[in-house]
Amino acid sequence: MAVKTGYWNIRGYMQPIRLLLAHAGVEYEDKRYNVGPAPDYDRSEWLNDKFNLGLDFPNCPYYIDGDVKISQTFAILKYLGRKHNLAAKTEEEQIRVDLMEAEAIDMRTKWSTLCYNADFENMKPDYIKNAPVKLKEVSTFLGSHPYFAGQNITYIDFVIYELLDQNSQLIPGLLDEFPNLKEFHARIGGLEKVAAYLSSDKCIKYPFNGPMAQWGGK
Ligand SMILES: N[C@@H](CCC(=O)N[C@@H](CS)C(=O)NCC(=O)O)C(=O)O
Repeated sequence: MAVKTGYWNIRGYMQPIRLLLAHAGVEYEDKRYNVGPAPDYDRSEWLNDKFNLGLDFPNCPYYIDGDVKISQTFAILKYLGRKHNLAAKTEEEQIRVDLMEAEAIDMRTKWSTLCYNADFENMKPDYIKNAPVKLKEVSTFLGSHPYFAGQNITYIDFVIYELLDQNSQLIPGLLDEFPNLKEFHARIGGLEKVAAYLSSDKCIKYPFNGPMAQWGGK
C-alpha cells in the first residue's frame, strides 16, 4: 500500500483526514502511535519514527505517498482537497473555505485548551456558554447551503463535521437549536463511504484526545 499516514492512536487532528480519505476511497496504512501511561506518557513509539520519515517539518499527523511527504494538518487536507476534487472551485468558494478554515483553527484551539487544561471543570461552564454563540455564526454562514463552500463539498466540511461531532459529545443537544448544522452533520456522516468507515472497526470512536487530557482521553 503506497499511501501512509501517521498520528497518535486517537481522533485528534487526524480524524478529518481519515474521513476525507474514506470519502475519496483511498486505501492507506493508518499508522497509529501509542503513548505510554501516566505519569511519564512515554512518546518513544513516535519519537523513534519522527526524524526518519523524510518530513521537512517532522510532526504528526503526517501523510506520505512516494515522494510526497507532508506534515501540518491543513497542508495535508489542502493537498488532498486538490488531489481528490475536494477544493474550492471559484473565488467565492475559496473565500468561504478560507474563512471556515480560520474559524475551525480558532474553534479547535479553544477545544484543546479546554480539554487538556488541569482547570477543566472550572473552565467548562464558560465554554458551554460560549459554544452556541460561535455556532450561531457558523449556522448563519452555512445558511441553506449544503456544504461550507456552497454547493460543492470540500475538505473543510470534514473538519467542521468533526468539530461539531466532538463538541456535541461534550455538550449533548448542542446542535438542537441549529437545524442546518444538525442536517450538515448528518449529511457528511451519511456520505456513503464515510458512513461505512464510521461504522467499521477501522474507525476510532474514542478517545478524541491523548491520555493526558482531562476530557475525551483514555
Ligand atoms: N500545527 C500542527 C500541530 C501538530 C501537533 O501539535 N501535533 C501533536 C499532536 S496533535 C504532536 O504530538 N506532535 C508530535 C510532535 O510534536 O513531535 C498541525 O496542525 O498538524
